[in-house]
Amino acid sequence: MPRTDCHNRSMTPQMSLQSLCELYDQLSEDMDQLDIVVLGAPSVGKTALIEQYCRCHFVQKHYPTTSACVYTTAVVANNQLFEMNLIDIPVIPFSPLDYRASEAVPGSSWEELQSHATAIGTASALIFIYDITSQESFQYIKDLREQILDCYDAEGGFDIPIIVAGNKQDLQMLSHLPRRHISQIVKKTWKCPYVECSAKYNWHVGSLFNEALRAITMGNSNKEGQTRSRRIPLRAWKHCSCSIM
Ligand SMILES: Nc1nc2c(ncn2[C@@H]2O[C@H](COP(=O)(O)OP(=O)(O)OP(=O)(O)O)[C@@H](O)[C@H]2O)c(=O)[nH]1
Ligand SMILES: [Mg+2]
Repeated sequence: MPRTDCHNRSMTPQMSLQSLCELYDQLSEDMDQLDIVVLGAPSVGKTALIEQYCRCHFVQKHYPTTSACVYTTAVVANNQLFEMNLIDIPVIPFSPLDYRASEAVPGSSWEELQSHATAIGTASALIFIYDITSQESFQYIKDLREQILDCYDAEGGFDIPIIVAGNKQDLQMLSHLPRRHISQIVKKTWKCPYVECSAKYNWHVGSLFNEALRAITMGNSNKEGQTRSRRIPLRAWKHCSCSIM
């Protein structure tokens, strides 16, 4: 079938890739940036959830995350394009309950902890993951939340949205946790959205990140003209980091 010049020009793979990259560059200059930090105890599936959402594949083997990794994707909300950075940071070994963290991230340096603290303090939203088969993993996010809120209380409060997710829903037959009660606590007492999901089967993974996006955009529209990024003073967390060492 004869092809026009126009077709020839626009359809070569190199050209289309290049023009897509140029288009993305142009768009990303105007895009608002959302930084979402994913937190939780070791092995709850933080990396698996991000990989599933961004790359549509499930990582079967557990490779403990030893340094921060940022996954970038573009999303649309309220007819606006956003650059969404999902930040996968190594487990913060702040809690005595987190016995496995010291194995996963031996000797985390002060600088590393400090940079994780900065990521948390400047995030657009935080996603707390627990494993629905592990009581300790829920205790971990409970302690983490309390510690973060304690740190920021003195600084006028913490208003970065937190979304809580119970991962490994495919293993619910093995779960002995009172999940209905947990979801009530999270929604009514913590006033946070709650999602159960499975990175393995891609169940509700999209809903989880959509909840985060919704929480951020709702918060931003309530605070006209303010973006969530970089609103929280670092010194609040510096103070907090001292107490976790
Ligand atoms: N059955 C099941 N296994 C899962 C699911 N999500 C993750 N896993 C498994 O759980 C293990 C840990 O997953 P990771 O994503 O590496 O966990 P992580 O929270 O990033 O772990 P750290 O980086 O060490 O903190 C891996 O073997 C995954 O295959 C899930 O939804 N269902
Ligand atoms: Mg990981």
